[in-house]
Amino acid sequence: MLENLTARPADKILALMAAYKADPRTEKVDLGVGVYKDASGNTPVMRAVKEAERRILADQSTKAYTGLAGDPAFGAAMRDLVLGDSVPAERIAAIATPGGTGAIRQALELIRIAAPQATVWLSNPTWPNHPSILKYLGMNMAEYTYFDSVTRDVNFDGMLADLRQVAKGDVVLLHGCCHNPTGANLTYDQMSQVIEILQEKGAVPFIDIAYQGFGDGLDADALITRQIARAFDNVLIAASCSKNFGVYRERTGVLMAIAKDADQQALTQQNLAFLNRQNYSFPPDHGARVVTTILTDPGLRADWEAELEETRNGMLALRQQLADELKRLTNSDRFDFIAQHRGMFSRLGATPEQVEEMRETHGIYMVGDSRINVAGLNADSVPILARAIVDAGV
Ligand code: PLP
Ligand code: TYF
Repeated sequence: MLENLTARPADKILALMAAYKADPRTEKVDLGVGVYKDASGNTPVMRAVKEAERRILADQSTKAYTGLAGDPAFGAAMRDLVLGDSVPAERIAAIATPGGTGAIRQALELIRIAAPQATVWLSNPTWPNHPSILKYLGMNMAEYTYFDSVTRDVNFDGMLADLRQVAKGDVVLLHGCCHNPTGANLTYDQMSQVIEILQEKGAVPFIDIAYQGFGDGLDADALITRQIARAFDNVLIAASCSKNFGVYRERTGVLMAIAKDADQQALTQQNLAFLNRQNYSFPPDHGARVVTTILTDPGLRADWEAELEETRNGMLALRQQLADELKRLTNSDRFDFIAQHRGMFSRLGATPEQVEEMRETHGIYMVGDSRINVAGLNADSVPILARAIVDAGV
């Protein structure tokens, strides 16, 4: 049997992680995989997470199964965090999933059941796992223009032109905030125009929000998601807790499906639970319980929000430092986009050859499309990166 297997393409981001580890140089800089790192290069367990885990360890009286949708308290807490009061709770179906990726996978499977012919539209570029999972599931996909490689901002006219080709019932995947891999995001007003087109076409929005709190703040980063939630009968939302709670390996995420009314919500909830059962039965609980504990305890929540703000402001300061350094070295403002971008990532707009040169000459590891993880920098490595960018002729 196993002789029938064929080799699979490696995940380029994860392969880069391995290449970085194998590099014997001590002066190397890891700007690859999207994991937050502090100035010493560590990915700490957040204070509130440690405390929540301590409480769970002390107080948890059973490890019996929860429910197919996970603990309903987790669904409710995440609903409030992501959607606020934009949509009545009775319209929202939710399941806990293994990470944001699990939520994306379940969302796509739900689409495959409910609208097997629908085309799922992805931004060009997007997180590589989006097309990879879609392809694996055998679903129809298409791309819409997103990034302008000259301005390093959103090519908004191109995006609108492509979205005008969307057919009734198609699904359009949008990043809720902090676009991965570019760092370029739509404004609220631009999103209003996108919403108008999608409504006119009868499309269904699907929002992937994996970095809430990493851009402009917890509520600011959810604005576009809430704006869309208010505007459509049906919306799918895959939210990840990996980054904003720093619980990457616990695999904590939620899929929310906004239904037209309470009856449709009940049917949707039942189908989501069914999908969990088909794939893994009960979703993982520990990370979800940590998140619920934090979000529902005012003290823990305040501490978590404070640490998240430190994280966010640290990344913003690194962006500003890099943009300033490049302004000084190039005597131009063409790298100002780095300070405008939001989230963990910026796409620099370097060629694959330039990316390679920066790796070989300076030991700087970024993804081949010239995406940098800003959190991989610190005050000392920013000038090294700026010098490498200039030397490579970016
Ligand atoms: N969506 C995007 C755009 C991401 O960058 C990530 C990355 O981690 C995820 C979803 C899912 O993350 P996880 O499955 O680790 O929660
Ligand atoms: O884009 C990133 O770097 C993060 C982490 O298969 C990640 O989203 C990368 C690849 C992958 C899973 C997560």
